[in-house]
Amino acid sequence: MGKKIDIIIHAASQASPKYYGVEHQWANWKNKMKKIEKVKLIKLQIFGDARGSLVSLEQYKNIPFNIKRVYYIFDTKRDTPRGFHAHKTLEQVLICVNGACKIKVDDGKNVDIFNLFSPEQGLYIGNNIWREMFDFSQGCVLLVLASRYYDPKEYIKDYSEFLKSVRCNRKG
Ligand code: T46
Repeated sequence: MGKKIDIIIHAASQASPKYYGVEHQWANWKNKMKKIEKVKLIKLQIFGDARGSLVSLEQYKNIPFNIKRVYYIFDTKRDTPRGFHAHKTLEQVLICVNGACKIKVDDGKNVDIFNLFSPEQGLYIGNNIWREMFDFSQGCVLLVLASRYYDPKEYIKDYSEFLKSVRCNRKG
C-alpha cells in the first residue's frame, strides 16, 4: 500500500459467533484470530448535509490502487456464503453500501473477521488472502473496487492449493 491511510478499529470483536449456523467453526478459528497485515479497514470520509450523504472514492487517494473494475453484489441470502477463494495478484476494497455482512479473511496462518455495516468502512484486501463473505443482512449491497480486470485464471479456488502457494511465497 503506497499511501498512508486512516485505519479504524476493525470489528472482529463484534463479529457474531454464528457462522451460518456452524458454531464449531468459530471455535476452530478463535485460536487463529489475529490481525492480518494485508487486510485493513479504511475510514472513508462522508460528506453529509441536510440533503443526505456522499462518499467519494479516488484511486491513490482513499483507494490504494489503480481502479480497473467495479462490481456489486446484492440479492444475497443470510445463510448463503460466497467467496471461498484467493487472488494471485488482485487487490480489492469492499464497501457495504447498504445493510451489513461479514468478511472472513485468512492469510494461511491467521484468520480475521470483519463486520461491514457502514458505507464509511472500506475493507482493503491484498493479494493471496482467502476470503469468505457471509451473514448478509436483508438488502445488503456489497460494492467492490478492484485493481485488475476480471480474469478467472487469477483465482485460487482450492484451499489446499492456496495454502501451498502462501507457504511457497513465505519461503521464497
Ligand atoms: C471477490 C469477492 C469479494 C464476472 O463475470 N466478472 C466479474 O468481475 C466478477 C467479480 C464475477 N463475474 C462472474 C463470475 C461468476 O460467474 O460472476 C459470477 C459470480 O462470481 P463469483 O462466484 O466469483 O462471486 P463471489 O461473490 O464468490 O466473489 C466475488 C469476486 O469474484 C471475488 O473476486 O473477491 O466477490
